Amino acid sequence: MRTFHNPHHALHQGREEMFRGRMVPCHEVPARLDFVLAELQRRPLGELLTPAIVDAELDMAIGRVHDARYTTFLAGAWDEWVAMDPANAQRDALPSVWPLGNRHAFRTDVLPRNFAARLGLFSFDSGSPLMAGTWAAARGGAACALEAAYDVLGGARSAFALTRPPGHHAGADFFGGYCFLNNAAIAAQALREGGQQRVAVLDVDYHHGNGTPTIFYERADVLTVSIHGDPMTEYPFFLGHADERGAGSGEGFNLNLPLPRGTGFATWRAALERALQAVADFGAGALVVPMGLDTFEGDPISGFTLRSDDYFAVGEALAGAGLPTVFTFEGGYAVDAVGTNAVNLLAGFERAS
Ligand code: Q9C
Ligand code: ZN
Repeated sequence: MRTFHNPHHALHQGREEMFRGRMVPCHEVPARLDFVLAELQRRPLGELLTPAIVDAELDMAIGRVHDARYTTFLAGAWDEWVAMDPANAQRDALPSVWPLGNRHAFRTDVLPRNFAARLGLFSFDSGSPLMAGTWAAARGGAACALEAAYDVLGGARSAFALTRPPGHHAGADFFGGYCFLNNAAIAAQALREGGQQRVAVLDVDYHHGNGTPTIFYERADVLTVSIHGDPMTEYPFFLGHADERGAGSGEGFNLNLPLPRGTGFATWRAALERALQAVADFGAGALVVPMGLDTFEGDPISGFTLRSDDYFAVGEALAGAGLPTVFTFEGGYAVDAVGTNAVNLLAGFERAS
């Protein structure tokens, strides 16, 4: 399979995130991608390419998933942050006030002039620093997702969008969970536009990728399935329960498979079989896999116990769906193992394809 990697990824490099009342070093670091790329050079799966999409086409594809109000905000966010106080140029932007959107306690239809207010309006956590290169890096990632979708539409069995920052926590109009643009959703939508009538997204990251089902929640043409740590105890906490099934014409087209912290491979693997059965029942013509490697036993912020060798079997099982497949790189914070684990999964997929 071809890999489309993001040459701008390191422009996004957060310093610190808020954790339990103090600032700690960011987990989502550029070295993550570098390790995967290095492993792909050691164990090649196909060509390594950078995207060649023209700006207008990329903006159109992003605009089919994300609100213009949000992308306009993101594109200008750094300049506005520095305009608040020139000293801000030395620190990342982090939100500190939120509008409690779900409870309708605050207005979200009015766009505040104050930048700090808008930073909160368009985000859901304080763990996702935004800096000078965030927009360029996120856009470069969306381009990778789009190229991977085009490759599959052109007949490739699979393609890999190797990019960071990750994407699956980003919604149509919010960032969080280290994510700004939802690369998997952009790929899924591009597959739809390219002629696939039914597209499935099967998210295997440790965390519920709340952005993706939110984007497709009322649609019957994109099935969203996720296996993740139970939100009763695990981030992002406020979405990802088993009773979330979709709404309106999308009812029945979302499947959440939460598992308790501590879950090992045998149980996880059984959940994957259930997920794959749902994809088959749906009659998907193409598959998008937001590929998080934070299910690994050595992950510093997660709670499943998959081992490096298990990822071969994960890839093999995914190949069993027999569908053209786009992989997007999501979480995985055991930095020195993330390359091995990612390439094990992809190699397992190729072997069984
Ligand atoms: N102790 C992805 O894997 N921080 N994002 C949680 C919990 C946020 C993870 C802190 C984790 C976001 C793409
Ligand atoms: Zn994750």
